[in-house]
Amino acid sequence: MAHLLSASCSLKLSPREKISFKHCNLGSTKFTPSFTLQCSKSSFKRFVHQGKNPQRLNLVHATAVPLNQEMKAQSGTGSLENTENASGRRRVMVIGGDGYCGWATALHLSNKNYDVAIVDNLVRRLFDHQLGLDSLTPIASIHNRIRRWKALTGKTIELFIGDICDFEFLAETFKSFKPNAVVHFGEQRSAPYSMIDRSRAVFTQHNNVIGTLNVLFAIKEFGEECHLVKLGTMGEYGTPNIDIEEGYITVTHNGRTDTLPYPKQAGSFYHLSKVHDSHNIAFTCKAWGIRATDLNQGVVYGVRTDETALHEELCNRFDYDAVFGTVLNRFCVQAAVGHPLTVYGKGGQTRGYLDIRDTVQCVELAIANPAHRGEFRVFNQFTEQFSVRDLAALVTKAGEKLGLKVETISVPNPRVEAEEHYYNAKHTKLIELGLKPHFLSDSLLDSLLNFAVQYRDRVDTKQIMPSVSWKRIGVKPLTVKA
Ligand code: NAD
Ligand code: USQ
Repeated sequence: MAHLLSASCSLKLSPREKISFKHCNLGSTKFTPSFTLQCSKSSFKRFVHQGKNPQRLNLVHATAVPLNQEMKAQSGTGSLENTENASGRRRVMVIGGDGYCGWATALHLSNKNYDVAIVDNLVRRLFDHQLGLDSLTPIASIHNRIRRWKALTGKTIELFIGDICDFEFLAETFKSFKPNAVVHFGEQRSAPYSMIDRSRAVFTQHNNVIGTLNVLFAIKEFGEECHLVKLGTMGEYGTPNIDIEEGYITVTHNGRTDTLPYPKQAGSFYHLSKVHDSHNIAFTCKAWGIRATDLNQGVVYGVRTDETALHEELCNRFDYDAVFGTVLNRFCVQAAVGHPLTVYGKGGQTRGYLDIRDTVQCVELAIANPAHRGEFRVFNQFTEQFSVRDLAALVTKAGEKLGLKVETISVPNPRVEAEEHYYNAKHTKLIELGLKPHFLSDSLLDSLLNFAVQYRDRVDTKQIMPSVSWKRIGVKPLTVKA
């Protein structure tokens, strides 16, 4: 990461970000933004918002000592009890809880009376600074978000700021929080980001694969009953010319039959990192008896959930730029500012999609119905399939109803992907567990478009056209054009 910063960009922090850090009560520790990324390497810093005094953040320092020593001192066995807390509530660690899906999920689970801890190194906010991007919606600092949640609901969310690639940090958080379940959203999740240059490709695979491997080791070592709910992606499967099953396919070959992991044909270094994760998780389920659910999620759209709508300081991020923005969210913002909808290539690219309100529901269902010891369970997490062309047509119709003039252009495809293909992916397992989908409807599109219109003054139209090419990726560290 240090290499990325020094080689390819200068880090400029906005005044807003500086202010939010300054307001933390950090005792004698000098806290600079770069500390956030580096602190967990050398010494462990734990920031806990425990909420006796909601106006103030409590800082607990715990200098890391060799793990074996500390484990002996604490438990004598090296294994944590997988128990509920004194109040009988189950404890869920949300890794990546400051991000788009993670923040909505952390609030939802807290609202449902789970004891929640967010673990995040805030690197997603750093990517924005690196690349000169910003969320459409203004987002409060993680400290202010949690403080506001406490003030509104009386519910505490614990906060651990650090990098899960730093095992010492992760081990401390496990031993301190003792989760019954870990929901792991904490990865670099943009396909275009992973295709900018060699250093971003390497960062993505290192961050995602090593982070997940560390989570698996932490569960084995400190909480072997703990259920891992891992965010995978539908993109692991690619676009095969046969139906996509949920994780496994039964094949008969030369007269013999077996049920095997469904073949993976990922389309970017990011999507490949998810394939590597899935293999590592499957192996540790077999070898160590880990219980895991891989949620192969489709493309998420929307912004409001019941909890994030409660107050502007709880508002979720909403990315519309060509690196982090996902396609339907981007189309709504493009329509709101009068930019033609950017269909890449022929527009027949078909994917599974879901409303962010269903992301939080699916994760809750997975936690409430845990996998068995040694089980590697795979759910395809989406509710409907659309082609990019279908989405452009739906946004055009909804925009016209609101009096917006919406045009579509075909942009030369910056990616390497099939532009017309068969796509039929199964997605029944979450429905069987009780998922009640929010389908993409006219009223949802109206409200998303209205939301985009409300914030359109914040749109930087220079960030809309794609500038990352799958074919031009090279070893030279690139500064993405502002
Ligand atoms: P996001 O970038 O908004 O959030 C990810 C969060 O993880 C960020 O807050 C980031 O700071 C944190 N993080 C990253 N690396 C970390 C590390 N090493 N240690 C600690 N924290 C770290 O992404 P999102 O859109 O919320 O996606 C969350 C997960 O869901 C990802 O794994 C992604 O692959 C998956 N997913 C997302 C979508 C989508 O459309 N957004 C679709 C399918 C799957
Ligand atoms: N696309 C356009 N125009 C745009 C943006 C995208 O035509 O302006 C096309 C892309 O070429 C692609 C499709 O829309 O064919 C989806 O692209 P996307 O950027 O919305 O989604 P993707 O890159 O696949 O990644 C997103 C999330 C990722 C998640 C994935 C789920 O960023 O974290 O894993 O969706 S899935 O697509 O099922 O793999």
